[in-house]
Amino acid sequence: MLAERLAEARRQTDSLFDILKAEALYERPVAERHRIVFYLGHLEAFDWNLMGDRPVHAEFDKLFAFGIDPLGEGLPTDQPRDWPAIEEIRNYRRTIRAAVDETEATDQLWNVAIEHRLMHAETLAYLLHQLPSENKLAQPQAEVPAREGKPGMVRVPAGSVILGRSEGFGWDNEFHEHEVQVAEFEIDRYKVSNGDYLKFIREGGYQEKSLWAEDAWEWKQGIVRPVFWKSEQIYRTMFEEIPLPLDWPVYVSHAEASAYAKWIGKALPTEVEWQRAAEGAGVGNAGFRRWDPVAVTADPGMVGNGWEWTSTLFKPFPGFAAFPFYPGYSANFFDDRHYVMKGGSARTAECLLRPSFRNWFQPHYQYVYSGFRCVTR
Ligand code: AVJ
Ligand code: FE
Repeated sequence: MLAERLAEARRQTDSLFDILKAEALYERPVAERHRIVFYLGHLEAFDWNLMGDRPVHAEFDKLFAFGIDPLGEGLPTDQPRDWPAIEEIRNYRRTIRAAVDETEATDQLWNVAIEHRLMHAETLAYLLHQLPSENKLAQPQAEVPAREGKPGMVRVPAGSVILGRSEGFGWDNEFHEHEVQVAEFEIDRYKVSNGDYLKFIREGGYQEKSLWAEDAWEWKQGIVRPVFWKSEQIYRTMFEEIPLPLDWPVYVSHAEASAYAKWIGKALPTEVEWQRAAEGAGVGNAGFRRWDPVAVTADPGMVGNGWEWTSTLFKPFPGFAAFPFYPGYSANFFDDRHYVMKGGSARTAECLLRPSFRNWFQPHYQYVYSGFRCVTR
């Protein structure tokens, strides 16, 4: 069962590399992240560092061990020639896969390997998204029927909400289950759309200093619109440029989401509020069926069609304990520089849509499939 799930996850990540034209593998689509070639070796190096009992290729095990989460230390300067040839990496992958398939790791380790790989299926999609279309082979995607909906806000009564989990597989940051009280609030029925956000831009939101946190203002010098927009008319999907879809969710950084919320006189939800509002809501556009979002009104629940930023800094739940075999997975990011994102996007694997799953990124990272909705209290 777990072996079959890992095989399926491998097919998923392999098919992502297959949409790339060969010459693009050494590109670095996002200046502060690794070149794509790193990810080609990373998934296997990770699996082997996790499950292996002997070095298979000590140099590669190390070279491909860690991604980058930049914290103002300057941009990486490595060159394509600093990386191994693709054939060498492919050989390494074959060797590791065969070795992993022979290991007798615990279910927990298999789950870590599977979910780590599936998370990278999404983080890799973010990177590939930023490559020019000429570098990619366009893929089909499921159609989604349009649905009418009236934007507005929904009242959520005061009450309690369960965060976290105490059973089954989850990452270290999901433990343990605990109950939290929430005061009454109202939350947007739908995610903020490109059309909503266009109004913010047209009314000078990017020029209004008082809407932006100090470091956000500094960060956004030169930035006048979401990175997914080529202009106020043209949107960049994974494979093409299309007229700005006004009814799709806007994908922005936490800093941009916060400025919009302030402009409209609302706020981002806390993680607890988000969780409370999402209780019992259905799952929408997720699980690799599409590459692109769908209209905010076409997507039923809060999970899917884009992650959502919360105003909550990523911190441990009470009683947190890191996995001894992967101490840095969450703990390296409890630094008051990462915000919790909830929900999921079109490129989020099914198994990661569970309510306890927590995602996080820095507030200035603009390349994620993450939008937001607002609350009033
Ligand atoms: C949980 C998505 C923020 O991609 O940076 C992958 C997951 N950690 N390899 C990330 C992760 C190590 C992580 N996120
Ligand atoms: Fe990783």
